[in-house]
Amino acid sequence: MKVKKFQGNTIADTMRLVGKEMGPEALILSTEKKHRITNDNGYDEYFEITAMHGPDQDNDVPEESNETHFSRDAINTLRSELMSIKEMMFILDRSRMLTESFRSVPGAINIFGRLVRSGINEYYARRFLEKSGIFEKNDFSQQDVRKQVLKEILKEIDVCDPFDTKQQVIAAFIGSTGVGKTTTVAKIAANEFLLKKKRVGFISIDNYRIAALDQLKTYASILGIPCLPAFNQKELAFALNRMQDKDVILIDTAGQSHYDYDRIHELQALIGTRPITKHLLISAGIHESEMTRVAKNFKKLDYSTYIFTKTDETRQRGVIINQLIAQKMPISFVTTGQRVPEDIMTPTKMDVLRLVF
Ligand SMILES: Nc1nc2c(ncn2[C@@H]2O[C@H](COP(=O)(O)OP(=O)(O)OP(=O)(O)O)[C@@H](O)[C@H]2O)c(=O)[nH]1
Ligand SMILES: [Mg+2]
Repeated sequence: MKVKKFQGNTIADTMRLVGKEMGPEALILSTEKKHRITNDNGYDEYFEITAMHGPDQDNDVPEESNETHFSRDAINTLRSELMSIKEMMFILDRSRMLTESFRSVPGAINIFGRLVRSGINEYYARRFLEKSGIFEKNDFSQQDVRKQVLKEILKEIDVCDPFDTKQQVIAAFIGSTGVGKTTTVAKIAANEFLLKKKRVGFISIDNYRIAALDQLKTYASILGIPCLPAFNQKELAFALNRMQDKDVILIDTAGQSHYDYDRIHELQALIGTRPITKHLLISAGIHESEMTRVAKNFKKLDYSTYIFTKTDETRQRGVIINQLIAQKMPISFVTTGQRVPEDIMTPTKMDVLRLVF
């Protein structure tokens, strides 16, 4: 049983390819509309048809056999077909709540479904579509609808690279327990030190876990950079003074529950009044309502960027876009795994979109 995929710009073109190679008896297993990223970072749509030889043509199947043999490809194809049906049901279910204009523009419901399935909330998804102008003109192709909507999302999100400066940067990393603060500090240090050749130093103000300082010191000794503890104002002033010559000073803080207001207040008292940029780390895999609580409860620390960690642990990354818009906060880093220093990036807006779709 030979299963083969054919690609073309239109369904008719693709069907012609199937017919040419497999003849009129070919069985069509699935028809999918797909997209790929073009060289100029745009999106290009194409069709993919999965087909197999018809029964008369398929010499692999013994004529006398009563058993049905399915290749892994065929099973995967059927599985993906089932997923498409599920997707369609989801979109149809939602479409009842949408206005007539949504239903009249080809592709609008489809992209709405994609946005919502990725974790973008329905209110924003609808807003992106409405603001994209696709309902004002009737001559948008499916591809145009997609492009216009993605452009609208790009307008609403913001990114920043606080380390892209010749000035000294002092940055503190705050967030809930185990979100990835120390690992992220190590990743950034390695990139700044090894790739950008900057002078880097660590300060740890985590006096809650005995091993916390050791964890940071281990990274410091691997990189060959200084690491000082600072558990009170006096020690922090001393450490900052000792690192005056550094281009980048990275401050690792103790993880704390975002409901522990006393400890958030304590941290605020220690670093709040100094000229330190604060990055709030949020794990991309936690529930969206908790993300909002984290964002609100850490506000006291006056953070100025988000870092989304553990993006490799979820496929619902649209919630990142929800947070960026809801809190009007730029994103400085995204971490994508446990490897130090590889699994981190300073995303462009397009990178954020790619992460989500
Ligand atoms: N999958 C995945 N794991 C990560 C990522 N970043 C960090 N981790 C893992 O998360 C765990 C906790 O990381 P830490 O850096 O110690 O977290 P922390 O926020 O410093 O923890 P506390 O100091 O105890 O609050 C470790 O096992 C890391 O390897 C990521 O992007 N993806
Ligand atoms: Mg830590």
